[in-house]
Amino acid sequence: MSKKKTDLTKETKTARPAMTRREAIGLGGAAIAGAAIATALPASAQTMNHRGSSSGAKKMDHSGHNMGAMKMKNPAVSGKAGEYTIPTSNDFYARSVDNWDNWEPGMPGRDYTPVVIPNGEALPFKVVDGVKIFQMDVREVMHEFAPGLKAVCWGYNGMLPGPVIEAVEGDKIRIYVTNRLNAKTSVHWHGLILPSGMDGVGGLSHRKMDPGETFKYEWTINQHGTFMYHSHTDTMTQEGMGLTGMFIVHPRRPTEPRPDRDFVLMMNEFDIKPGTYRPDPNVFSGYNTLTLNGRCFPGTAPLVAKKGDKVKLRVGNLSAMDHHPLHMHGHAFQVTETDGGLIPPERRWPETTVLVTVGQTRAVELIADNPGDWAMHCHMTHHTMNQMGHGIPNVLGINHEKLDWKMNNIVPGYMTMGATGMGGMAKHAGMMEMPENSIPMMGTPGPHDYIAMGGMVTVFKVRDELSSYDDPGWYNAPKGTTAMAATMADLKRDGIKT
Ligand SMILES: [Cu+2]
Repeated sequence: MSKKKTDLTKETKTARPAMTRREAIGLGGAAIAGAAIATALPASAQTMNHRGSSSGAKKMDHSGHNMGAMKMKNPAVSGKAGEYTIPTSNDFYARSVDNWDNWEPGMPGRDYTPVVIPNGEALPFKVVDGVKIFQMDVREVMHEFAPGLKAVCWGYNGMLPGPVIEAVEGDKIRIYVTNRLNAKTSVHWHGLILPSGMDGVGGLSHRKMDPGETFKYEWTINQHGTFMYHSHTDTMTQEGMGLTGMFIVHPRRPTEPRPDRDFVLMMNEFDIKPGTYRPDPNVFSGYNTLTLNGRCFPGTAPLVAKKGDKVKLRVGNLSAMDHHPLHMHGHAFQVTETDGGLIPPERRWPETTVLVTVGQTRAVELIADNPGDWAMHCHMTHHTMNQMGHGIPNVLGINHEKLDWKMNNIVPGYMTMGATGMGGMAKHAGMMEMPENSIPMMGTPGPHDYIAMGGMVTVFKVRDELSSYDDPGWYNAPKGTTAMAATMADLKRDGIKT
C-alpha cells in the first residue's frame, strides 16, 4: 500500500468526528479539491501493456453478446474476496472494448482530449496501484450565480455544479466522498453501469453517509458516454441546493475522431427570492434562477471555437421540475449520445434544438463553420429571464402616463413597468434601486444594444482565426452583413410602402 493510499485511509477514520471539529483535526483546506493530488502515473503503471489484453484490443463491437458474461477481479469492489460480474448482455451500452481487466489508467492527451468546462473545472485525480483516486466533499458554499446574485448552496468541493469527473473506459476508479453537511447524504452515479451497492441510493444501495463520515465508491468503468452524479438522499432538498455534477467517460478505443472542443454543460434551476440568500428547494414552480454550469447570463462564460473545429456539446439536466430545449443559433447539429449510450451514426438526427429533460443527458456534435456570436439558450422563454422577470402584473400595451400621474399622488415615485414588454426593464433596473441580492430580470450591454436575455443563455463564439480559446470579445461582422434600418433608396427600389 502506498503512502498516499494510507493517508486517505487515515482520513477516512479521522473524518468521523463531528463537523465542528474538522478544523481542529486539520482537514480544512488540504483535503479539499484534490489540491495535493498529483496526476503523474506511478512507475509501476507505466510498465503495463497500454493495449491491455488481446481481447481488450478488439475493435468496437456493438453486437456485444458474442463473449458472454465476463468475470473480472476488481480489488476495489471485492475487497479481499469476491468477484463482480460486469453485465455484458446489453447491446445498447456504449462500449469500445469488451474486456475491462488490464487497462492502465487513461491519461489526458494520450488517451483522451480533456473536456472544456465553462465556469467550471474537472476533478483532479491521482493513481495508486493502478486505481484512479478521486476525492470530493459535500459542503455548504456561498455560490455566485452572476455578479450581484449570491446564495448559500450545497456543493461538491465547494462548487455548483460539482467538478466534472472525467475517466476512460476500463479505468478502475475509487471516489472518496466526505460529508461536511449536517445532514446525511449519498452520491448516485447517474447512467453508470456498476455494482448495485455502489449506486448511491441512500438506504437502498447502502446506508447513508453520516455527517463527518467519508465513504468510498469504487468500480471499473465499463462503458463510455455522458453521465451525471447527484445526491440520492432527500433528493428534492439536496439536488435543489445544488448537489449535482457531470461524469464524462471517454472511449478507450474511439471509433470517431476526437472532438477539438468537447464542452460540458449542466442545467439547474433554483428559486431564490430577491433579497434572500438561500434557494428554496420546496417549491413546485416559480424557479427564477436558471443556470448553465451554475451561472445565469450574463454570468455565463462563452463557448469559444475556431472555424472548422469539431465541437461536441454534452448537456445534462438536473433541474427539479423543468425540461430544457437548448437551442443553438447559426449551426445545425446531430444528436449523437444519450446517457443510455451512443446513437449509431446511421441513426443520428439533425436538430437545432435538443430537448434535455430532467434526469437526461444529451450529446450533440457539429462543425463550427459559421463565424460569429451565436446565442445558445433554453428556448423556454421564462428560462431566459432572471429573478425580477417573474410575478410582475401584466400591463402590456396600456397607456400608463395617466395612471402614473394618479398613482404618484398616492405613491411618490410610482412608475408602471412592462407596458412595452419586459425589454425596458433592464433600463428601469438601472434607474431604480434593486432589492438587495438580486439581478435584473435580463440583460447586459451588448456590442450593438442592450441584450435582453438572462438565465439559461450563453454565447457560442466562432472565429476564423484564434490565438487562444480565451474569450475573443464581441464579433466584428464583415461590412454589409449586419441588419440595419432600410434606406429610402432600398424602399423605393423594392416598392415597399411603410
Ligand atoms: Cu429551460
